[in-house]
Amino acid sequence: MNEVPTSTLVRGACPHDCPDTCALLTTVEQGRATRVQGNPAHAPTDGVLCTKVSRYTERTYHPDRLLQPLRRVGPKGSGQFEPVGWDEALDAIADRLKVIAARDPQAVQPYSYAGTMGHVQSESIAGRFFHKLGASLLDRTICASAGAEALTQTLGDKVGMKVEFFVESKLIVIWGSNSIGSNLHFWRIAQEAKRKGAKLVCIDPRRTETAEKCHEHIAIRPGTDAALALALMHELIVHNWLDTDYIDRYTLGWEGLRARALQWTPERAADVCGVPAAQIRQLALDWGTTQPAAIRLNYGMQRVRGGGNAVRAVACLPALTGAWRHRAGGLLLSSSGHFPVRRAALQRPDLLGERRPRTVNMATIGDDLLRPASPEFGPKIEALIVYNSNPVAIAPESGKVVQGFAREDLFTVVLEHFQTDTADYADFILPATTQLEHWDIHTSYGHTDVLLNRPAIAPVGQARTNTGIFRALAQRMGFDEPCFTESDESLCRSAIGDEKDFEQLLANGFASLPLPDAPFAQGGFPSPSGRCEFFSQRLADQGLDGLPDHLPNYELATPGGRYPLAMISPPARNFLNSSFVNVKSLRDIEAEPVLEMHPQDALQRGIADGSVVKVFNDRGSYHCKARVNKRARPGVVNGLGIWWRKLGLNGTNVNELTSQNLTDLGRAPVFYDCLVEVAPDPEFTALLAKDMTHA
Ligand SMILES: Nc1nc2c(c(=O)[nH]1)N[C@H]1C(S)=C(S)[C@@H](COP(=O)(O)OP(=O)(O)OC[C@H]3O[C@@H](n4cnc5c(=O)[nH]c(N)nc54)[C@H](O)[C@@H]3O)O[C@H]1N2
Ligand SMILES: Nc1nc2c(c(=O)[nH]1)N[C@H]1C(S)=C(S)[C@@H](COP(=O)(O)OP(=O)(O)OC[C@H]3O[C@@H](n4cnc5c(=O)[nH]c(N)nc54)[C@H](O)[C@@H]3O)O[C@H]1N2
Ligand code: SF4
Ligand SMILES: [Mo]
Repeated sequence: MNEVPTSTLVRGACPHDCPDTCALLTTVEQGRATRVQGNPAHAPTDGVLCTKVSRYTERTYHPDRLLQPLRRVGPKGSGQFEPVGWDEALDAIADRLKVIAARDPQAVQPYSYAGTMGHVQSESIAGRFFHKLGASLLDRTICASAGAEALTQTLGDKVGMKVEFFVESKLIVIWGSNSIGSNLHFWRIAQEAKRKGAKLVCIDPRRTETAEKCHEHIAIRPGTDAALALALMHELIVHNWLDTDYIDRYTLGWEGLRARALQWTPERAADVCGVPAAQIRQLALDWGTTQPAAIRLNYGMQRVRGGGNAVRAVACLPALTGAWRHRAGGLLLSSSGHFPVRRAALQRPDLLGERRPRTVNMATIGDDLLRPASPEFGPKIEALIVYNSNPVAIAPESGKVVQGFAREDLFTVVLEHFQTDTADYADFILPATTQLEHWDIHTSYGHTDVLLNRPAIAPVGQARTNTGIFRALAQRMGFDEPCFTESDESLCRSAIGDEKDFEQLLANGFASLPLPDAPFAQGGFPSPSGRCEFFSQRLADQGLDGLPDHLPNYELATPGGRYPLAMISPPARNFLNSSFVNVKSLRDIEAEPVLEMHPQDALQRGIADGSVVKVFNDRGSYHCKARVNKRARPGVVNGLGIWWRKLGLNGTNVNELTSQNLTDLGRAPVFYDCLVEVAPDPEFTALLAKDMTHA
């Protein structure tokens, strides 16, 4: 008889920047995590994880995992480091920060994003540390701030439909989202709805695996969604497919929006969007005559100049037809505004006292690292503390970002699991714990449950939690407030405040927010007027257009222009932003950095499928393999992201080409508003072939 090994199951939460926020069950045998699975008891997870996170143990015990602090010994970017003890590293970092802060603490810049979405390992003790120091603040815009601002100016907050009710929808419009790739658990719900007879429409320039499986694919030009939304409104008006009762009672600014929409015939929009007018008419008919009808909007469509306005225009559509009256109708972009997270208790902005440090936008870190001191900007950035992010790979216009990180006079500390492209430029690299090794508490932007993550295993090597690292630094800086010694478990409690809820989290691992099924069936939007604000007085007060409009991209192809192709760079399915690129089994699936091109565009340039191409514009160039197929629409190329530069073909990635321009609302980057040209590169292809035979 086989002996059953003693194993335990530990409840956790997926830490990644993904709307699904799955509940994890980690099997631990003799102190080692052997398997990570989805928790079948948690409805949104339904016992299933994506391929990436089901490989989480491969990532945690990866041979390249950082196991001890490292100090730079070679030139910046060379990646040469020597091991150093924790005390020595922390003392040296604190000493350097003290000297810089004595001149001006704003010369110290934190840089972090959603490497983990946990409220504790992201901005709790770290927030306290930088607030107490008086460091520059960071405008965390890299992903969602255009859409978030747009939703807030329209509905009042980041709120929307409860995701589970999409299963009852009769029409689902998946707009600017590749659900199969980046919102898998929503796709399971949409498929169930499809089996029950719902029509699925996907609006995306790329023929994604999701678009392929919908009844209809509208292959719109990037950055033209507002024009499409306005033309849909035009049709709703002229055919009288409006719910005038809902409009009268629960919306603001209809007359103005109506007048604007009437300027957008389907023909005019068809011309701008590059799709047949008949397709626009059909979608308007479907939206105007189907109930319940729902839109799953995602962040793909807001990474262009007019991204904020586009989200605002789309967010008006459910109110026009009264779709919100049904629990299976309306729209979902983000549910994060539903959660009463006590951010001030976690991050303690009160530690600033009277000080009001400047705010640096993470989207323009390239330019900002290269900026000298000036009255407008303030002091030059002298120290950069990076955690939960890989800016050298993910920030736009990497040529500038790399130049900034390479500054010999910049003091850089990186808290990481791996020696990423960013870590290569650090003065000190500090090894951080993964989700299997620490406590955290999670809310979601794709469902409405709170999850608790318990540590399953002891820290690997000498890794420490982000919170532990900032506590130790605080102590060395002489910050003696009791808030700097609060434990991670206590921080989890502080995040939600309610002891009763926390007991349930400890017992189950997750808890659902008590919310109405159809939150806006009778208005009650969290906006200043309580209505769905077609017209936003708050935007008008800022001197902006109070009504949504179509704003053309910054970079628009013109006949005979040097850069005739629009490039978008959505995520590759088996990576999560730049995370997992170094996990070999996942990288093997993606094989190499690719640029998808329509056969017509490839033929014009003499580019063969599988050959190495050079993609370029005035900002830089990038080598990758051409994949010639009809996933790309004519005139648009898809550079799938986000590869580690050093694991790509020539030490760069797609962000060499993207710009530091910002969106209309929310000050976000415009990754998908980018013109390029593509050329074959036979010499590079030959070189690469030679390299391979030597390897
Ligand atoms: N597997 C995987 N999952 C992920 C991520 C990942 O890297 N990999 N990233 C996570 C993160 S950080 C985020 S923010 C979300 C992002 O997830 P989504 O919000 O779904 O965004 P993207 O995948 O960037 O883009 C979605 C789709 O928008 C399309 N698109 C590009 N430009 C336009 C446009 O102008 N209009 C329209 N209508 N569509 C456009 C793209 O082709 C893409 O298929 O996914 C999360 N989930
Ligand atoms: N061209 C192009 N660029 C893009 C995008 C695009 O679509 N196209 N998408 C943008 C979007 S939506 C986003 S959200 C950003 C994402 O950019 P980032 O937020 O930088 O995301 P990642 O690249 O996944 O890097 C996160 C890093 O955090 C580390 N990490 C994870 N957990 C922890 C932890 O607990 N402690 C510490 N210290 N480190 C941890 C991981 O190892 C990883 O290296 O990229 C943006 N860049
Ligand atoms: S990345 Fe998303 S789909 Fe994958 S396990 Fe995490 S939350 Fe679930
Ligand atoms: Mo993101």
